[in-house]
Amino acid sequence: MGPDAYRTAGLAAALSGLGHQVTDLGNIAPAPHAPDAESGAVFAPNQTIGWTSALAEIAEQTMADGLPIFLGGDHSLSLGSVSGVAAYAASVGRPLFVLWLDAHTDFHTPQSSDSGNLHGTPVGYFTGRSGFDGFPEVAHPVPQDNICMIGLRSVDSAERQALEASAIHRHDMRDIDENGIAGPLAQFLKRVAAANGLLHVSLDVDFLDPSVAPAVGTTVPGGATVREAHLVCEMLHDSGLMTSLDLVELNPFLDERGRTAHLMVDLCASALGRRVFDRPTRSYT
Ligand code: B3U
Ligand code: MN
Ligand code: MN
Repeated sequence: MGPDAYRTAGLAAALSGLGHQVTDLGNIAPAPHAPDAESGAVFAPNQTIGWTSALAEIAEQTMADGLPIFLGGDHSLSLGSVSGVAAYAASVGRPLFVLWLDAHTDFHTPQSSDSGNLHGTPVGYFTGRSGFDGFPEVAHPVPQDNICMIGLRSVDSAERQALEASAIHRHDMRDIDENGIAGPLAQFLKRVAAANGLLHVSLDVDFLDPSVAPAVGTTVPGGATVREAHLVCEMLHDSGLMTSLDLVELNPFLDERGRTAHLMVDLCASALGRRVFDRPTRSYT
């Protein structure tokens, strides 16, 4: 239901109003896959394999035409979107960077996951962790050092151990409370620019505080404010670095008169150039 909620909330009109040419490629379908067992330690692995293949293929293709925006759907969408974008980045000889805006790190493998929900595994997958048997091989893993996570406040112990042993850059909410959100982001954007990288941004609704974005299955209190989220998006636009975007975990069934969908549309518009006043363009080089 997520993509239709974004359509109803006027995503295409918001972006075309900013001067962008927008093409809605419609809903995509998973590649043919084996049926899933009714129960098991992991939820719907085969269906997720089908989605991962289909999304990776369309991600790689659409990168050549513009800036793809992947509308979910839960965060397992990013197994496909990011691995496909990574394949495109490799084909043009540029490094891929990923900005992960989320309450969670999503760094599990199917083996380490307590919940069995594959939405907790995309970062594990596209960084090349083992344990994704049956999934398409990740030909171009994203280097850990190229990933920056902001908004973290719910991390399982297995993820935390793996993350602490990794080179992934991570900023929990305490970090944001103490230092603000602009500093860590600007530092990361500088590194992307210096490397002439492509930048994929993955925006999970639960990055936001549930008081402003209730339409998500896994609410975690203490998230980003509306202004913090807009600032991130405005800085992304100023940087000119973002080359692809996921909008994930919107569950319109849980929304209140579409307010979460509208906020996500507004944030997407900020990331693509909406602003209150013009100001001198900031440089991140
Ligand atoms: N880490 C938990 C919770 C979670 C991760 N991502 C979301 N929820 N959306 C898990 O299920 O892996
Ligand atoms: Mn997530
Ligand atoms: Mn999350």
